[in-house]
Amino acid sequence: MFSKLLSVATGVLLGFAAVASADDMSHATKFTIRIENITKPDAFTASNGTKWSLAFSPGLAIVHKDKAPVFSVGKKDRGQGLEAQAEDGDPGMLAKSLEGGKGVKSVTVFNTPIGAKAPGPITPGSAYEVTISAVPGDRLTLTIMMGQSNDWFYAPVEAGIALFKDGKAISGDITSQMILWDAGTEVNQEPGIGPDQGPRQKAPNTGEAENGVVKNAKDVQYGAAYTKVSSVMKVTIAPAMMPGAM
Ligand SMILES: [Ca+2]
Ligand SMILES: [Ca+2]
Repeated sequence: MFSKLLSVATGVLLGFAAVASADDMSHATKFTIRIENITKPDAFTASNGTKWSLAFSPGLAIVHKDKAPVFSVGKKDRGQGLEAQAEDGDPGMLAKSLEGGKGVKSVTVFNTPIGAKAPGPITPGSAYEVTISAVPGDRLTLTIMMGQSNDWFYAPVEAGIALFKDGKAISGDITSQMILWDAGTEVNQEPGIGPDQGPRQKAPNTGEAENGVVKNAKDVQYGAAYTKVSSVMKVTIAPAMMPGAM
């Protein structure tokens, strides 16, 4: 009886040991994620005839285990920085509040377009690249502001994207996993001309408070026209080649 219990206990311990070694970041896979703005300048025309271009803000690449590190659909913004990300394109506060959090393994800010010397949004034709490390079981959440909105952001489903499938690193185009969300923090105006939107607001965090919940933008005013993410953005992921696999 005792020895049977002991063997069960040993099995449990070995199980934990296996998990711990899978978590050892020296065995981690490096992934490069590329986020490209595939729109053209002046691609959009507002109801008043104004032509406008779409840009995407700096954002975060979060590697996590926690099921919903940034937001929960149908719930109010948690007040941990998603608002500044979604309204002002500023991921700094969200990065700070997530770092070291439960289930969060790493938080990486991307803010400098490829070829640029200083942080800024990605305008039509430009791209960000960000590198992360992960082990099987890890998930990825990206957050990026839709620059011509009051509080819209691109991210996958709240649980993020599984970075491994059957133990194998994912690779290729993951744009179809990106969704446009409304953070529920600022009342929507018509994209491209709203006076309280990122490019035109007098100061960060300017605009009428919405007191709403995080929703798929397809379900909010003005949102339906912008929910086909693959028509404006291309997101790809490339795991680094394993040594000797050349
Ligand atoms: Ca809103
Ligand atoms: Ca605003």
